[in-house]
Amino acid sequence: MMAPWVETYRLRGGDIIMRSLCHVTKGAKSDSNSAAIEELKKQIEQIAQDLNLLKEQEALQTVCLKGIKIPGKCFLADTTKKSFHASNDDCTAKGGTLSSPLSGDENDQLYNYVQQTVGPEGHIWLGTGSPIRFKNWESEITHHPDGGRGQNCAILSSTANGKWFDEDCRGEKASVCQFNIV
Ligand SMILES: [Ca+2]
Repeated sequence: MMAPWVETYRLRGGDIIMRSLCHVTKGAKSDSNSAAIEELKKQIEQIAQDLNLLKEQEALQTVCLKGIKIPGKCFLADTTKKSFHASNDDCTAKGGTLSSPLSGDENDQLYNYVQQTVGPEGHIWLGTGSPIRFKNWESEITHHPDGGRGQNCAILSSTANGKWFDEDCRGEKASVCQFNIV
């Protein structure tokens, strides 16, 4: 028969080991928990990114459905006549830029769209993309740009077959917002 103090010692020893084991287990558990939490955080961030992308795509689809789609971009008309800066601000707020055709083909498509939406005699502000890769100034009847410092904004005119004129930026015109499709 063992002496009572030995038993007590064993119990105490066992108790200490048990406690240590519990501590180790708890430590391991919280480590794996925090790893799982990190993993979940990453997944949530990914989902949030995907959701934003979907929202952007949906917004773009809405724009394209309301307006017209041409290769690489959508056009959406704003028939409210505003100054260049107000038109530019409103378009930027929608996530777009004022339309700036980059080729004769794009200019024709924009011109046709302006005729259908703003009207057969409609004018729209053009975006000021720099450097201007494509120009379509009216130069047969007038010699545009002809405004010097007083006319720093460009319009596309339906009455002149989509030709461009420079005008005073404070004038009020309709506009077309363009959205690039990636
Ligand atoms: Ca002019």
